[in-house]
Amino acid sequence: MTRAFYVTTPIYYVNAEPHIGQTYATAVVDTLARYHRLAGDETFFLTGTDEHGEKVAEVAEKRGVAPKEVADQYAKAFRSTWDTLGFSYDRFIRTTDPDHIATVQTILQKVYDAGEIYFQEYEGLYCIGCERFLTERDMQDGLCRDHERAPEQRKESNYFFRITRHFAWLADHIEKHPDFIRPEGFRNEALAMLHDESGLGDLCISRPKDRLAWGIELPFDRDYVCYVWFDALINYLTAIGYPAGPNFERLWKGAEHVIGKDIVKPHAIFWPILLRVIGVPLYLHLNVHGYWTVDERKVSKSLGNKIDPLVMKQRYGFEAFRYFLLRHMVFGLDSSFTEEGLVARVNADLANNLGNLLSRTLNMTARYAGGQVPEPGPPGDLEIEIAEAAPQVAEKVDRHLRRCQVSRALEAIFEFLDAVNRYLETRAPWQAAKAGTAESDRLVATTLYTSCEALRVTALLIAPFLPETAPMILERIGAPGALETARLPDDAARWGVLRPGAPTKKGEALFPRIEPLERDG
Ligand code: ME8
Repeated sequence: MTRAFYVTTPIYYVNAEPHIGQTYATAVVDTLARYHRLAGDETFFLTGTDEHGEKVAEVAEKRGVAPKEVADQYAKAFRSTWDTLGFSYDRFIRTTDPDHIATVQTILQKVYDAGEIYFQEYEGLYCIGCERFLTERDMQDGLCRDHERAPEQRKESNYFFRITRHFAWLADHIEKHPDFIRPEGFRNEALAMLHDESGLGDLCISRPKDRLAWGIELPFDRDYVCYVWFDALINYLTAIGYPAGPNFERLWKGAEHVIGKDIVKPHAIFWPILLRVIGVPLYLHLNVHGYWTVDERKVSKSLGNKIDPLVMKQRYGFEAFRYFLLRHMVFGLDSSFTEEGLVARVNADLANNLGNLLSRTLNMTARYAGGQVPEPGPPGDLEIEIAEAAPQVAEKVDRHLRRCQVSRALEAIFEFLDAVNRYLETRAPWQAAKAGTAESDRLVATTLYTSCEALRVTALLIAPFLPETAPMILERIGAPGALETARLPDDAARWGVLRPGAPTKKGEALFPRIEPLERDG
């Protein structure tokens, strides 16, 4: 039976160009979506932009233009950047899309009719960066901890969503489903929020229009617009046709979100409560990643301090940049980005480990086997070891990716490649070929077949991470188009698929060695 896999990135604020953190999240989701497509799951990959709220209104006011103009500019920048980087999203949603506005209003009315919204005067310290009133623990030295800016004292009458009454069942759900929020540290963080009596109150979900007009109007009070977070979360439902669209129920059964660690609270607390109140089952998983830090002292002026994904693509190629992001950051932990780190990693893994294995194998296949996948002889112990490692690495990649552990999946693939490189060194077909006996010829043929077949397994497994490189490898080892019909993990777990006699092709290095960066101080 086909399973549904519905995966989302956060929707990005339209107040600046895409940065490394957003590129990382989208690359992770792209990788998961590509894997699940290859696994035969009905896959839907959603990304987009979060366009309402004060942050955008503030930028517009500074520039003296309408908020929609600012939103259009940055939504276009995000979309065109994602297109340039080749992300395979199925929908790019904008919270100004008419279907989204209609869905938000339907849901607001539903929650209101259910008696879960009340009206009250409220006074407190408000941070525009967070788009909410702060509690004491959100502040340090009079400033918002996250945004390092002074909050404003505000007094307003607003609508509130009764979330506190839902904490008990939500905590119970999180306790009973250990992988609902993952990795574990963020699950504990969510539980702590729910158990801390003085922490979270009910959620203010409105803004008076006389203060902020840039938002979705409340259907039950035209003097107010909806709080940007309440509007934003609903994008995950709008995008697949909630409530009555033909694909909604099927896709929603496979829903999971990928977010950064600063937006756990809305996704782990507000969102499940809203889903329950409107009668929609909870999502399956909330996958939370850490932060990229860029140590400015280590990035020289001439290279620029801003990690712009388009500049990285131009400088290193997007597959190399993408590989570094996915491999270097352990999903859930923080990582620091340096170009030296990127260069070292790309040279070691892609140029050496993968690239050299491919070029050596292809060169020897050209030289000793007439440029065709050779017919292997009976496998020895070393061949059996490699053949048995294939189903193991396929299983590991499947398991890690289903838990959103992208770096672990890559680690497993590169351990397999290490083993294949060691195997090739041990067999040393370039030595064996010198003997020129029937037996040594058979050994060379068996070794090269094993090496080509290991590259086939690698190319299939690496396709979700390196979508441009994988088909090139397959084409060169005599299996062009293999990805079009492949099923993962099964086709990578199978051994002996390459057809002897299939033509192989030498070619340019996949990842030419990058020269270490020259520093200018
Ligand atoms: O939060 N490293 O949008 P956003 C890694 N519109 N991730 C980072 C990062 C960094 N240095 N800096 C930011 C929003 N992020 C809302 C989301 S979803 C219904 C609404 C991540 O554009 C951050 O954690 O400010 C978040 O997941 C994402 O970038 C988008 O941030």
